Amino acid sequence: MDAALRLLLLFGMLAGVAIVVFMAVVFSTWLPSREQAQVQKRAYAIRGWWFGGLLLIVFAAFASSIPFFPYVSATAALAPALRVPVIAEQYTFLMPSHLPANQPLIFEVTSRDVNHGLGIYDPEGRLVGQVQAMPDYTNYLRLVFHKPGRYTARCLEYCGPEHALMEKAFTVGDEK
Ligand SMILES: [Cu+2]
Repeated sequence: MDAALRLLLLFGMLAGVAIVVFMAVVFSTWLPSREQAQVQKRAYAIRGWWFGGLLLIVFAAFASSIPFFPYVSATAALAPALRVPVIAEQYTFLMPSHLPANQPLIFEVTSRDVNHGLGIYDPEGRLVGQVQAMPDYTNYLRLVFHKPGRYTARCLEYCGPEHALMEKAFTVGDEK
């Protein structure tokens, strides 16, 4: 069965359900009317069950999906890494000039003045990681450098007239 036909069938089925519901509502008006108080009691009971059921579904969805929430594992992975403070300012990055290779690093990135973007380029000039540097806020960037050599941090967000010149080199690994 091709997609268009399946879609038509699905639409037909949903339209059928809608028609049945509308007809049921129409036919229900033919019944003798009842007292408000009498109807209200039953409606409130249905509402209670409906609320309880929804609460149960929401709780089940939450409880079954929370173990797979990505932030938990990310936080756990943060533990053994070396923390590298980086402060961006017009127009440089204040950061260590030498970092170890093959070790998990967490760059703790903030800014002293305006918004900057920290982009880290490997010795071949390829971007290996980037995160925004914001004043009064710390962003975390987790990286492992497997290749020793000379890396460059460059600003990736326009931050003033000398933005294009904003970069800072650092070495990774045994090379000094
Ligand atoms: Cu900049």
